[in-house]
Amino acid sequence: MALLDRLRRGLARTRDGLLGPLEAAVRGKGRLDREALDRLEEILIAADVGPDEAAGIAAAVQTRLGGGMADWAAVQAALEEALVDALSGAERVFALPAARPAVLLFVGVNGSGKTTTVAKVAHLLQEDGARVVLAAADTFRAAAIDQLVHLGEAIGAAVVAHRPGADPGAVVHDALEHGRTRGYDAVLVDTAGRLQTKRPLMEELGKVRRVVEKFLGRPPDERLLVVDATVGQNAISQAQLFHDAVGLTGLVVAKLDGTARGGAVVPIHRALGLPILWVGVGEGMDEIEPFRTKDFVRALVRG
Ligand SMILES: Nc1nc2c(ncn2[C@@H]2O[C@H](COP(=O)(O)OP(=O)(O)OP(=O)(O)O)[C@@H](O)[C@H]2O)c(=O)[nH]1
Ligand SMILES: [Mg+2]
Repeated sequence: MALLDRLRRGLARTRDGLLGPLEAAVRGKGRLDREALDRLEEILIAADVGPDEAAGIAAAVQTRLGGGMADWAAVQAALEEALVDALSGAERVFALPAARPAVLLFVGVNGSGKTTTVAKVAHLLQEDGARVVLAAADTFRAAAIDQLVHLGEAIGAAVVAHRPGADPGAVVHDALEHGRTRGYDAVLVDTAGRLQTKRPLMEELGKVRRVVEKFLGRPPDERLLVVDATVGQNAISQAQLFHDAVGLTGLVVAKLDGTARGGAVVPIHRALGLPILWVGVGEGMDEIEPFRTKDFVRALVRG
């Protein structure tokens, strides 16, 4: 399936919730009047764009249209431009860093989509010809290790895993050694998401970062926060803790297919000032896309 098709299908719930009612209002009157503009703001808030951003985007749409008669196509075009502006700086094209092995650390709260995303990104890198190792550094539950081992088998990637309860730092050390001695291109590290455990999570993540620094002489090349789009803006408050622990370099927004709150990518990006590297639009291993602002906004606004 073509990239845009997958994105369109994935964003259908957000789009339908966002634009159906507005289209009806604009078509009915032939213009974006005050009432329709208020409607636009409400719709953006309902899509979880956030009140401040929603007001700014609605005002930008009004400015672009100049207050005169507007057909639906003109409203769509103005909304598209305003959303692209609101997401300026959100796009960063990912390329594997030159150093080998490159290390990608994935963090995020319980259930956000980390393990699935690790495997999806590994699969993407493999499709580009890279050889990757997955590190099962969520040692908190046996099921978490099994999940990564199974996904590794499914995509044909090596997995380094220890027993449940083992030290995550030791798993990462092993994976790095494996990666270096066997000439792998990248090590992708899956981590735990539980906030209430005997071992404080943030300390554990900080330690994993230090293990990489000690071994390679540099921190993990990417420290990526996986956020669950269905949680919407609540993801922002969690993000700061992870930022403090590992120094985030980017975001992956998972589960965009399962929500009408896909607009949350706007405030999430803006609050954290971090680029969005990929979006997840399904559970399958190929249901991930690099984040491209224009494609994303077009799929959202036009379908
Ligand atoms: N629909 C949909 N489901 C997803 C996506 N990404 C992950 N999931 C599902 O979300 C659930 C949780 O995903 P995991 O990858 O296990 O999340 P996690 O962050 O590793 O969870 P913990 O290890 O328990 O912290 C699983 O059922 C995944 O299949 C996505 O982009 N779309
Ligand atoms: Mg997991």
